[in-house]
Amino acid sequence: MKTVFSPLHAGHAGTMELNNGEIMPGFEKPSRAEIIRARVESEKLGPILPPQIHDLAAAKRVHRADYIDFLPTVWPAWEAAGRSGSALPFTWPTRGLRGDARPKSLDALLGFYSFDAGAPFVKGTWDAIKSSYDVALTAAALVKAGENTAFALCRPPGHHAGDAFMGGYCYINNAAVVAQWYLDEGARRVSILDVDYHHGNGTQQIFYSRSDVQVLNLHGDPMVEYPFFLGHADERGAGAGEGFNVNYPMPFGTTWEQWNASLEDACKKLEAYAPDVVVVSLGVDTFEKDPISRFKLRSDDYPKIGRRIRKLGLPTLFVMEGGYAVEEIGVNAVGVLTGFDE
Ligand code: SP5
Ligand code: ZN
Repeated sequence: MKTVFSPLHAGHAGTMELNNGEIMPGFEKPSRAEIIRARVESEKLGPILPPQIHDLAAAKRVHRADYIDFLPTVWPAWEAAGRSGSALPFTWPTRGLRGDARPKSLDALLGFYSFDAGAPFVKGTWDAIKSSYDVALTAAALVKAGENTAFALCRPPGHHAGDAFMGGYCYINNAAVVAQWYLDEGARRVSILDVDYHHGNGTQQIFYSRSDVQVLNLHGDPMVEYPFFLGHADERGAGAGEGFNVNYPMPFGTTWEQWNASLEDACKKLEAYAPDVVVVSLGVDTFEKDPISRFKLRSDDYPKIGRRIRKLGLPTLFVMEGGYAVEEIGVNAVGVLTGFDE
């Protein structure tokens, strides 16, 4: 399997986040991608290719244009205001406030275009976001050109980003971008299988009213786990999208057996949908030692995920999302891929 990777992710570094009431170094850090890349090499998964540069048209097929155009302006505006640290919002247009009137100040815009304070900007953030998008589209094209699979080693991740909002370490929703790109290139149906520990609220929101993208999500129960406000089992899609969104919320402490039962059900629904291509939002924060998560998957479970996805017999693009147990992130992420490739 070919991997697409860009070193530009590394400029998105030194970020800060609010965790348990303290501002601390971000869990979503450059070493994550570097350790996965090193494991791709040591496991001899296949060649590692640089991304081709794309314009932002494909991003604007799933995100609002004003949102995409805002992203590259954040750090320059923050710096021009004489600030340092991480650019972060602190006010949001929640219920009872105006979410329709686009404000003018940078602080207001940061809140207007986010749902949490989990998507910080530093100097290299935009270039990293753009490179992650280029990585996803380049890997998507490999599968379109006839490879049965490819790995988009994206950083930053994407699945929490919605049509006009960032959050949860995510800015551009890479999985949503490539799903739409496949449709635009002639696919009739695309399935997104999101195995990240956290619900992919952005992906769900983007495709919620549509029948041409099936979205299957396995995750921690939002009653008790981030992102808290989406991801319940009764969210099944709306209008023409009714039945094409499927959520598998699971309790803290979920082990392979229970998680695998959800995966099996999701794969059955995916097979019934018969998509032309599968996009896997690949998070490995389901791991027992993940520092911010509460599932109990073990390293030897990850190849089983890859094997099951392979059994679908469909062209499959893996898009990297979360995973914060940095020491084991390479073993676990690449474990899924070698399981697929066996
Ligand atoms: C892509 C992805 O995996 N995003 C995850 C974003 C999670 N942000 C919220 C993290 C809150 C962690 N607090 C956990 C406390 C455990 N002691
Ligand atoms: Zn996650």
